[in-house]
Amino acid sequence: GTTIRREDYRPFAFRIPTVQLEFELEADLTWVRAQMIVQRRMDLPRVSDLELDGEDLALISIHINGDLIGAERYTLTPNTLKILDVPDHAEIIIVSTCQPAKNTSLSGLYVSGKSLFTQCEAQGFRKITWFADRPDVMSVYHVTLRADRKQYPLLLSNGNLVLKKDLDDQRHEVQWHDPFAKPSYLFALVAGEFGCREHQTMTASGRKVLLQVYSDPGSEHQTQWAMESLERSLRWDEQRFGLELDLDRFMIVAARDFNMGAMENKGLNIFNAAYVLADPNTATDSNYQAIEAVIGHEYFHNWTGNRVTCRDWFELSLKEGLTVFRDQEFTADMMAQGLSATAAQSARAIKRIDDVITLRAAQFPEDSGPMAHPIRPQSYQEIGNFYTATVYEKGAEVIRMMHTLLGEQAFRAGMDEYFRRHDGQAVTCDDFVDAMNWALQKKNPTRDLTQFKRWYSQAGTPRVNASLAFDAATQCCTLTLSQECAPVGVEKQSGMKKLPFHIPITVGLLDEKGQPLPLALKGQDDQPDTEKLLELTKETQSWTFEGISKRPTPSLLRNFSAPVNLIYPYTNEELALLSAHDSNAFARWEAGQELATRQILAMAAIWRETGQTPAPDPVMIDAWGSMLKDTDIDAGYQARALSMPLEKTVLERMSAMDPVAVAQARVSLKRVIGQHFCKELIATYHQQSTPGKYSPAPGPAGKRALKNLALSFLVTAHQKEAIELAFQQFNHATNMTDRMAAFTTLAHETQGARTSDAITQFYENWQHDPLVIDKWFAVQASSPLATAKSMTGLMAHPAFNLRNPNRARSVIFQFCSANMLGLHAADGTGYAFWADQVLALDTLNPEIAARLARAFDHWSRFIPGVKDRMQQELQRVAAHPNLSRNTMEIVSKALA
Ligand code: HT7
Ligand code: ZN
Repeated sequence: GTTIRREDYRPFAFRIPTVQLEFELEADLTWVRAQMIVQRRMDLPRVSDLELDGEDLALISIHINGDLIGAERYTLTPNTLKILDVPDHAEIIIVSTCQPAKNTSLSGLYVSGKSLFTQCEAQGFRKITWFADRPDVMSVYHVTLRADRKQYPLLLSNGNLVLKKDLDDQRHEVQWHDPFAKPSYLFALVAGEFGCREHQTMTASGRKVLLQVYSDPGSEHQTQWAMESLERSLRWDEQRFGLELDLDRFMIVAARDFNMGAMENKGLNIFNAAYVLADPNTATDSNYQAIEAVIGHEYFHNWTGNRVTCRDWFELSLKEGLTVFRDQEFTADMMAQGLSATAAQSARAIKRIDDVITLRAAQFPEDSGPMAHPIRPQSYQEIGNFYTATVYEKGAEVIRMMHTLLGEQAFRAGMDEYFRRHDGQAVTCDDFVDAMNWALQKKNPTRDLTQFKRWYSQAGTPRVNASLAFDAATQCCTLTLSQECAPVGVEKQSGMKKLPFHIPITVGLLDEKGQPLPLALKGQDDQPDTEKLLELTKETQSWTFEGISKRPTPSLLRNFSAPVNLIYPYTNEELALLSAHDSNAFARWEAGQELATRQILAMAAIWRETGQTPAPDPVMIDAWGSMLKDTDIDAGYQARALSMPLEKTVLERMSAMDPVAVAQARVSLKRVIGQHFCKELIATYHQQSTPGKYSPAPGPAGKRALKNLALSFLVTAHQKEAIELAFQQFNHATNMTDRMAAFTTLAHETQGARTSDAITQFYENWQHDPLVIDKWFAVQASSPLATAKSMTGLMAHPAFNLRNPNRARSVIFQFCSANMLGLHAADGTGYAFWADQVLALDTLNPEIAARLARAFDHWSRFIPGVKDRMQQELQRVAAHPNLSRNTMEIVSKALA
């Protein structure tokens, strides 16, 4: 495929200050008239032809300054329209048609249910009309929509409503005007029949704004949480960043068919219905939290993305990393709201833990595989493949490190400066760091972020090795940190020499009782704190602390202050001490997880040799016992601390990955804990009841998480009483969190008539709600009992539909990415299933197919036998004729 390189960026030779779009909307054939003012940029080398992007369009006519032009004045290829020799100033009108009902890619203008939706990021606008479909061309849009009144009673586009009128032939017309210049990827339209929830509110400066949430008729009762989340997002951006909503109305529309989570189109956000609709009976606590986070995320894009946008798609992390950081902080602030200082610290730690789990499960593997790239990639074949955990989640970590280095106040000053300099512009990640650097230097002129910028150009997860030397004679303790980061992904081929990163590492030292020690840096500290932010900028650096009488236990990388793998030769006893006593709640969790990870790795190694799993170290069992019995800690925190590490995170620590051994060892450890603490777990289960009206707030949600974790340990331990409890909970649950928890543990851990009845009953009760049926499919596809054969059966169910991404995700993706035993079945049928599904999806929806293809990124790191079979299936996919550019990029990089 063709590779697009960052260094080849050239500004567009023309400005397009205004665009007037007219649509005659019909599912089979939509007619589009685009009228634009085009001005040659005199500040750039002269280019005579205007080259526009287009895909799957039929051209009807082109007018320049009122004159119809003939075929000699333009050249047309499948993806470009070149208008030759255009005047310096021109009004160009292009009339074309497209076919929404035939568009299964869900990019451009497409049909979902009976409605029409658009998705233009990254390059979908070119499927609607020919245009300079790139983020640095910004225009003011005026949009006229015409359609059948009955079929499409609601016609929405960006900005403010200008006019509404009825036309002949049962048609009507609506006009919209968005006063803010925007790139084409932020254009949106929606046509169809919807229910609407409305709310009038006021911005901080006293402007009245109308908030609207649209969803399928009859689902309005499920949009209250979304509306409340939207209002909380408005308030939070005003308070934390001084940023107000800039339009008179802000609309959210829920779509059943959507490739990602949601889209921040100016004033008209389009959402996957999964991130809008919730009621206690259909949505779990995690669904509620995800809805609040995604609504926040898209709303925050209005400033970080829309008002200031990206110069080109290499700069994607400029808006995504920053906006993920903002949504993470929003959730943390919402969780800590109204709590005492200690309770707030634990609430923030919970959010940090959840984010680090995601980062380690999705981004760390990406950073060590064939798709590894810096948060600002150097090249791509298909931009749709670069909406990655690296650009989003690692991008947010990089912003978070700047926040740690600058402190809240200077970070805010940097944000203010960024908007002061760049409002209304399409800019780069360097521009953002420069604004932060300005704020840092205002605070301390000797500091600067030049070295820090390497996080934008170098890929890979740095490894930081720590060692501690203690000298009893001088009562000094020296901590030495050294960093390394081998070339990964494309870096390997380019022979790139990597340079040290600027890594903030927050540390503490504990005495033998687990009490914090003052950290007096030799000759520097008069009033030492018990925590220090160290900045590792060289390959190796040491810090010496004085006045320490015994060898301490270090607490390293508190709050996960940098996205690195920190290695220290802890003993299990030291980890247990940290897990029980560290004053930093994140580090306490981390120590417990490290204990469990080591245990699983050790058990997996022995299982491979002998087919048996040994008894775990009593130190680990005791640590779990102490955490379980500690009733002073927050239940949500306790649930995270007692959880087993994810299989994926453990696998990542193996030099030769053995998925079956890891899955077996993990479940054995869980079973041992369940059996060992049977009494305590049953007590915990009963103590954590949440009577009364359902609330998704962190308090009751935490209790449910702990109760359901206890249940799952007990069921895994085959505890008879617990299996009975699970059936009761399944039958009598008053909310979906408890129902799903019981259903999952039963479907995954038990077999027999009662279990299959539960599966049938769940379907019968919820068949009217697609989002609940997604859950029903997902539970079955991720069951350790599922096989490629049973998956084929599941996909024959009348409710299965490959064209609906949520359904494909809940069935195929669950099996291929969340079911180690099913995918890696010894007969290889799981691998063949993966390849068949990649190919089937590829003809319908290449973006989704390419995401599925990534499930095999790590084939070469698996144990012999496993990897050979995975490679064969990858080769089968790669050899398939007419593979999309999206999937081709993924499989060819995997096989390179
Ligand atoms: N900015 C949005 C990205 C997005 C997207 C990208 C490619 C294909 C389909 C898509 N739908 C939405 C989502 C976000 O980060 O807010
Ligand atoms: Zn985003």
